[in-house]
Amino acid sequence: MKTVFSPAHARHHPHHEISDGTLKPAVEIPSRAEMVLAAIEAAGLGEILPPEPIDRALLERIHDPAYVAFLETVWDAHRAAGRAEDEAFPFVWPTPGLRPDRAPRHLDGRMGFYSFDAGTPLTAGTFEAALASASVAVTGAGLIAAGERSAFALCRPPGHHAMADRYGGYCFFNNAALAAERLVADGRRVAILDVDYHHGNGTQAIFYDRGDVHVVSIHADPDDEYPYFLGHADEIGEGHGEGANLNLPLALGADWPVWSQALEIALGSIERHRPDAVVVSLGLDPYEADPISHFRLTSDDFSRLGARLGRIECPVLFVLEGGYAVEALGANCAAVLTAFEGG
Ligand code: OKP
Ligand code: ZN
Repeated sequence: MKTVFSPAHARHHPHHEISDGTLKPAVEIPSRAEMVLAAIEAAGLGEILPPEPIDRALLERIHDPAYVAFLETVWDAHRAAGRAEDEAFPFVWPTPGLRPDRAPRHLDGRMGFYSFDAGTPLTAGTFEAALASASVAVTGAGLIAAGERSAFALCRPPGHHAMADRYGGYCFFNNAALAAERLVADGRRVAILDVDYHHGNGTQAIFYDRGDVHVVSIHADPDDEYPYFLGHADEIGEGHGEGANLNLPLALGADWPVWSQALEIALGSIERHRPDAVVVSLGLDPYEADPISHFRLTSDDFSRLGARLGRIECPVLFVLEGGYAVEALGANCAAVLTAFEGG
């Protein structure tokens, strides 16, 4: 299996995040991608390719051009405002009852307008890193379009929380959505299987009224876990997308017997939609030792997951999402991908 990777991910290097009610050390850090790359190389998974530059028109079919322009220019605005800090947090949002239709001029108003949480700092190279990450995903989709049976997009920062016009949950561009859109442009019916511990609220929102991309997610119950405000089982899609969104929320503490039952339901649903390509939003944070998550998958379970995904009948693109147990992250990711190839 070929891997697509860009070292430009390291230009996004937050030091802190706001979570658990306070300012904490950041967990979505450059060493994550380095650990995954090292494990992929050690496992001899296959060739490692750089991304091709992303087509701006494709980027702007998924993301609002004004949002893209905001991310592209926000750090200049940060500097122009005389801010010397090396990261920036939003703190005020146009929640219901306020005006969500006007992007203010002020930097703090704009950061709030284009985000949905305070857990996701911007840094000097965030735009370049996020654009590279999106390029990695779309290049991976291009490999599938060119006839590969599988590919791995080693994306960082992650993407599945990113909305059409808002960042959050460590995500800026929705890498999996962009990859899916690239495959739709190839004339394919696409399914996205999101196995990250957290609900992929951005992916769901982007495709909620579309029938050409079936979105299935296994995640911690949003009653108890981030992103809290989306990811319930009764969210089934709307309009053309009615019936094309499936959420499988699980109680905290889910282990392989529980989790793999949800996986079978997810794969059954995907099979019924008869996709020509599957994009797996591959979060490794269901891992038992993940520092911010509460599922109980073991490293062996990630091999079981990979072997099971290896039985999917159409091509599969893996897109890296979360996973914060940095020491085990590479091994767990390689376990999925090598078992996929072996099975
Ligand atoms: C991104 B991805 C938990 C704080 C949660 C945000 C988590 C974003 C996860 N106490 N902060 O889906 O792995
Ligand atoms: Zn996650």
